[in-house]
Amino acid sequence: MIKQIQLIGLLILLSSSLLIAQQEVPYSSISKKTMEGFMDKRFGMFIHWGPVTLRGTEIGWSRNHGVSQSDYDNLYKKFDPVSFDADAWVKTARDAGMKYLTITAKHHDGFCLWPTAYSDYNIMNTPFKKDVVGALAKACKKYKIKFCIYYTVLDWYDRRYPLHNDGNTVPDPKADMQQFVQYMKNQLTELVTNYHPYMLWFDGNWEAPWTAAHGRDIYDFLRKLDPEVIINNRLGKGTHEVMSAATTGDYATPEQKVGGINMTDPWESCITLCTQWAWKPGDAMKSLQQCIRTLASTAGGNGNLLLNIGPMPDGRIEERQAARLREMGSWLKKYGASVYSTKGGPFLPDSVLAATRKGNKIYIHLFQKPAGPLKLPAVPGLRVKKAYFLQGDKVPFRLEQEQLILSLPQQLPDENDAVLVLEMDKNAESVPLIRK
Ligand code: FHN
Repeated sequence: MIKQIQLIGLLILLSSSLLIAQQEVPYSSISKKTMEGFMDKRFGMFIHWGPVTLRGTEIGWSRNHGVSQSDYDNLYKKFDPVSFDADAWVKTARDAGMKYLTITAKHHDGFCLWPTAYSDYNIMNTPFKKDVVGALAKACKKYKIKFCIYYTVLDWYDRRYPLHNDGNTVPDPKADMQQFVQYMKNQLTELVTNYHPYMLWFDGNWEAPWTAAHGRDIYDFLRKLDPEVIINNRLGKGTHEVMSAATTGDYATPEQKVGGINMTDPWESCITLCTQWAWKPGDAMKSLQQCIRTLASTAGGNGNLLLNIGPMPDGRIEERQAARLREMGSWLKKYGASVYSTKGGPFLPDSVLAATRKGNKIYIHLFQKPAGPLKLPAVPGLRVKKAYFLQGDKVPFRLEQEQLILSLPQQLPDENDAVLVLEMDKNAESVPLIRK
């Protein structure tokens, strides 16, 4: 009898620990190889675009907030971006050094940039009548840029979704979430089978009608459509910033800031080049220095940067934004080896510097020139063989009481980010993080 009780107790203990173990890790099933390939890319283009650009206000959020609902929901009848050129957009991304491109196929306003069979509120019912998603997918293939799709889970336009506006908290009794989720599945089937996206960028998971169970249902549904499509962490109900037990999705998505360094969980910061996600005339735009340091700090944290632009209502990318992206591309032509396919660290990023590494090379992204020499803690177990600027002269160095002391020239070779290389005697990729 006692034996039986002990056995039952053991079984309960085992099953509960299994249950806890199940909940301790994010809900994600994608190959390590695919995620490593994604993280090697380091830099992508985010594009927020739709009929709202005719008003120059924020996509989704300005509906009933600055733009009346009837005005907003009828803009599509006038949306005719005759200068839209998918090749030009994709070449702009390529020339910026971006390796993937993510388009808002459907944002919270419910408008669809592809000829969906499941909603009339789509690009084919505008004067433009062209499949924007399909054109971008084709152009990305042509220019070897990975094509990715943004898709919102909240939809303030579709009456089957219970909330019809930002700020609504009383669900519409005539709504039907089960029908809405089926609508989502129908559209996601169109998007995945017709355009084969490399990655799906979900958003809008914070409202009450969306549950963790919906997120897992959609994640499982997508896995059946494409076992290797990368899915961000905005299907679950957990925080965007980091991966947690509440996460459903393959990587974390900190927003409008550089994420915290993380050498185990993949992450990507999405940040606007200007201040608004969608086109805004005269919007303030980040400087080249801000853009480069944001990219270097993201890579220094072992993450990717998804940099957002908002094309104009006529379909062109504003020239000053395109010029900024070209400048980033020029910088990456010189210093890309210190960003692409690197790991973050081993020195923790801060306002003075960030560090990346690949093989036996540690890249120091120097943002501020110290008054005297640059002093860094010695890298445990490794020895510096050579030190030099990635594009220039040797850098004299010495080791003094566990401190690496590097003599810097009066003028750094690049005022935005002077990349210094420490060639080590061994592979530096698994060195533990070092606090300076
Ligand atoms: O509400 C959206 C916002 O419009 C934009 O799409 C960003 C991009 O990450 N996501 C949501 C805000 O977190």
